[in-house]
Amino acid sequence: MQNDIVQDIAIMLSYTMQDLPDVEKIESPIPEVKKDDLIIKNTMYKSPKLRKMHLELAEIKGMKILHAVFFPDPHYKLPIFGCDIVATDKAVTAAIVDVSPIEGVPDTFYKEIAEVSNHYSFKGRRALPLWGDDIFSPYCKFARLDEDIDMANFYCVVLHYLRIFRNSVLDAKKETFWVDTMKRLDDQIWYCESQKKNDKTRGILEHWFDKEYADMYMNEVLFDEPSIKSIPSTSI
Ligand code: BLA
Repeated sequence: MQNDIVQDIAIMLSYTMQDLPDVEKIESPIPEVKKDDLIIKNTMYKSPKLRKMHLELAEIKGMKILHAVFFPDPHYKLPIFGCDIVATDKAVTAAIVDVSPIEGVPDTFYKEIAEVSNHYSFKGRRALPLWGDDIFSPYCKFARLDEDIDMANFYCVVLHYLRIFRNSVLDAKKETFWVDTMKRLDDQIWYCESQKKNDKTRGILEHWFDKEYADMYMNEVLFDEPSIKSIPSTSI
């Protein structure tokens, strides 16, 4: 069944989150939503180097959505890992994965990502919307997946990006220069602001709930903007 790609990638992401050193579960503002045929489950973790890892699975009448974002603690020179999959019974209409740029992420990181990226191209490649161009890296994969081979390739590219991201997390050292930490915080805020311009996510949330709930869900569950107070203090 084609839809299993959502399940398979969810398991991969879930294991990766929980396998990091000193990981702790955080209570999602909304752990679960059940409304008519709709079920949404939110799982969140944090670790000393990642301030919020979020995996969301939503299912309604043959449609499955996976949303995952791993936000670093801005004291570390780490990118944002993000993945989104929208699947119906017939096809995966949108599959996106990226490690999105943040101030100070070294060129060596993107060199490794570029090598992986070059091995994967998708027949159903889609163009990013403008808000996406503003935040995603040149190695962002965004495609419609019609055939099993596309699904397998997408699974592999997520696995490779995740492995490189995970290794960078394990290696990352805490930075003490607060000006750069502030820049990284700003980059994360910009990422969240840009993602909130996604009318497709907002549209479907408004369709499931109402405008007010969709706003709250975007602002407080999916893309809550970090503030200086929400990160542990710098050791200067
Ligand atoms: C697109 N996101 C979409 C679409 C839907 C959602 C219905 C349109 C699918 C299509 O065009 O085929 C819906 N996505 C959701 C919902 C949630 C969700 C309801 O995550 C959660 C409740 N979006 C993200 C993340 C990324 C992302 C983390 O949440 C990327 C890392 C990207 N989603 C993204 C992009 C599009 C999309 C780039 C295409 C938008 C467009 O074509 O305009």
